[in-house]
Amino acid sequence: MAHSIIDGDVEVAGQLARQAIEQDVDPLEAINQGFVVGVNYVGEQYTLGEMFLPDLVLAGEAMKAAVAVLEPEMARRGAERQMLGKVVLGTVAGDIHEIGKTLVGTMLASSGFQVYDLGVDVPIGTFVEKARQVNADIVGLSALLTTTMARQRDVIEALEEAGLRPGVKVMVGGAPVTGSWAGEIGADGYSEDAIGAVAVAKRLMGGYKEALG
Ligand code: B1M
Repeated sequence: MAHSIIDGDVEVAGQLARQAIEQDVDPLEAINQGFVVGVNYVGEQYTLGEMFLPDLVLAGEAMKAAVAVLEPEMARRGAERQMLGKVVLGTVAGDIHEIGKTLVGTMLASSGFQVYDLGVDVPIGTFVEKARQVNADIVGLSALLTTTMARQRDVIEALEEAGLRPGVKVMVGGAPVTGSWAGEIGADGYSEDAIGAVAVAKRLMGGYKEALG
């Protein structure tokens, strides 16, 4: 699985994902212990100057192909749960990384949350409008770039200005995001992965503040 991502092979990645389902492998395990290993390797090699932007693009495409096959299975496994709360989710403005955000959305949805996925490169105001429109319980903000993390703070400030805080809780995540950053910008919750995001969202719905870090 990791090799299919490193090779940027969309077809093989999709095939292996289908095979995983046929063999009853847990879809999230296939993602985390298989495909993500490859995408992390590509990221490291890119940092070292051993791989280049086209490799990053191809790895992203292969990763998307695998996740697209596995997502319905993840959703099916969690389908019978009740509605726990409404989450407006997106990747912040200036940032087009979608894979981790989509995984978080799938896990939340399959755990019983109603998820409004706004996609990537989402303007600050769109988070605020959607949160108001659907009467959101949680706004989830993903950022994968050190340069776009600051937009998470901007969204929190905009929610405050719109009078929606503290009623609407904010959860942040993404590779460069840490618990201390979350605390610094006044977020209510932080998780480093999709499984943790579900636990944090449940705690936020329970009314207590997630320990940041
Ligand atoms: Co980009 N990229 N990329 N990239 N890319 C990174 C993030 C980078 C670390 C690579 C590197 O240099 N080693 C680096 C960022 C450096 C930094 O700022 N610290 C980087 C760069 C520099 C860039 C460009 C600037 C490159 C360029 O153009 N010169 C450019 C930026 C474009 C933009 O956004 N404006 C760019 C572009 C791209 C592609 C489009 C080619 C592609 C994305 C394809 C797509 O999403 N459709 C891409 C990819 C694939 C990556 C890496 C290799 C993999 C990201 C990924 O999908 N990971 C990445 C290196 C890396 O992270 N290893 C890299 C798998 C995914 C499952 O994990 O997204 O971390 P992740 O999500 C996790 C957790 O973070 C967490 O849970 C998820 C599931 O476990 N999480 C949350 C995420 N959101 C959360 C929200 C939550 C809670 C948890 O609550 C709301």
